Amino acid sequence: EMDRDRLSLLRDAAAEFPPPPGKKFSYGTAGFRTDGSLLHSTVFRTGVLAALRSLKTEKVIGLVITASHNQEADNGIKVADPDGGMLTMDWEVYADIIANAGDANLFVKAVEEIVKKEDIQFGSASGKVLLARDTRRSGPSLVEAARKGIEAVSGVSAEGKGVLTTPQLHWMVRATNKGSVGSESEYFDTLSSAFRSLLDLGPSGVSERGPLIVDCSNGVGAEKVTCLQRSLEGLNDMEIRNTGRNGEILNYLVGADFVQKEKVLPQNFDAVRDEGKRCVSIDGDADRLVYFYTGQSVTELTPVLHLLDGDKIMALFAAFIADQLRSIVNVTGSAVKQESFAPVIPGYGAVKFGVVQTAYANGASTRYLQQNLGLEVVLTPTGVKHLHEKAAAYDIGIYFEANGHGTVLFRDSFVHWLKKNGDTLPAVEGKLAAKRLEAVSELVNQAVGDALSGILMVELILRYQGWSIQQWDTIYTDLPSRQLKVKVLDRSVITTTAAETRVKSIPQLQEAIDNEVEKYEAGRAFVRPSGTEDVVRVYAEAATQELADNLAREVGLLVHQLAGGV
Ligand code: G16
Repeated sequence: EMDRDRLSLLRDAAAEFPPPPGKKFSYGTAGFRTDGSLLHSTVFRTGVLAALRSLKTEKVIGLVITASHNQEADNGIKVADPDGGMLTMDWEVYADIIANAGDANLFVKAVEEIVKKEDIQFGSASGKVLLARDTRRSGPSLVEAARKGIEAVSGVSAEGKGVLTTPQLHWMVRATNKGSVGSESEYFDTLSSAFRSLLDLGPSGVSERGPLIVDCSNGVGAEKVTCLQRSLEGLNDMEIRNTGRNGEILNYLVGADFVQKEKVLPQNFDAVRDEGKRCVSIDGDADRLVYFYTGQSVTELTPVLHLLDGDKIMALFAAFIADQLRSIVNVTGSAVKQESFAPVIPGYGAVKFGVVQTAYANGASTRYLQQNLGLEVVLTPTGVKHLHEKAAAYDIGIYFEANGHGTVLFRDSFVHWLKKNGDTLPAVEGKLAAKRLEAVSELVNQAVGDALSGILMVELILRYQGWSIQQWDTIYTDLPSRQLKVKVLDRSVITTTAAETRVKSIPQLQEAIDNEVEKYEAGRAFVRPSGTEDVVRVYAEAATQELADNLAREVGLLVHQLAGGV
């Protein structure tokens, strides 16, 4: 329980941050997100919640002030749990309750209830919250609001980490709770030394094919990719564009979300001048990446954009990891279990390996993962928190959203086994494969999707395979698809089911979508309310681009008609 002094301290601090009247906040896909000028009370209160979470778990918690891919005027807050992943979903309800609790008195009452329900102990307990932000203009004042919230809970301190990418902060939380220093330099050292080890463990004489061009979305990624480049000491050449250093606007006509959704080149890239070059776009807080190049198309004379999205990145990762597992299995002479990809390694047992996607995954990618790689594919609703949870159920689990957010998770006991037994495996290929997997577990950010570590993984695998980006692109051909946003009066009128593939709340809408989809060869479409922007998202796939565009437009019109379009 909180005593009188503690409660009045909290009430006084909260009174400084009154919530904007009439505004309802919702935790959403990845935390609160709205216009930055409206967020001070919500950020203060989330600071309090993070402090309570730290006391409850007796571990370090993280907060990042960012609205990632949203427009510059927006801001938001992401919470990292002790393992570095997103805040446990059980606590999202608390976040909603305290963000909407009215005045300081009601807020304190709501906090008291959480304290009681979670049996949070004060007294000698102490907690810590790491705090960072992206480059948005509203960031510094929101960081101060968060700090005041954290420190309004007695016994808890805030540690400012300055400007970081979201995945860096998540990584630091995970590292700190594992007993490591968890500093930014440790982050870059870990990534670059894992990359160096993997190059040493790879086939000799393979070098990169020309520099990688990085679109930094005019955001925090620009500074951090520069740091990464420095720590790589020339091991991988990168040319950095869209740094925002001359006042260019964050996420405006640039970045991973723009390139993946609109399928057009970002600013400062030229279809002809950059033709054939290997390019990557990251997003506003550098937790997503998508690769692309421009080249001739069969039907058009001018070069067109070829997108290698999160699905194709996952396919590259999955094939590489499956190869390493197969090498270990081959040298130990054991069998790959057939019902799902679970090679049996003597002394460890079946290594469960699976991948996780959402409904946005291109149908061709799912087929490739299942049929070409023989993997188990699980579908979840949108949001890293959902995918991460499923991937964590495997010894090696990979998750990716088509928009470029994803990572690889290794079960601790499996990495431990590799470290202990890798060297005792018969034959050099077995030993090498074990060492490679161990290094991959360091190279990837196991807390959350990370554009920086994702880039290093892609670059490395391309070098192992001796592939150009064009060769990688041919592993499968995407079904043509189209995404649209529809503005409606209240997007919460749409609720969905079956991993967001079907509308539940408006049966006529789902029926109309079904009727429309039926008219298209290889047609597939779904709609869902965004959890980060005030829009309804529409996704459509069909046999040709023209058909996919038509289907998306028709479904968009249905949403407009039947769900209160504005
Ligand atoms: C966040 C989430 C992602 C999600 C994206 C879009 O990304 O972390 O998992 O795919 O929002 O969500 P929605 O379709 O609900 O708007 P980010 O990069 O914006 O933090």
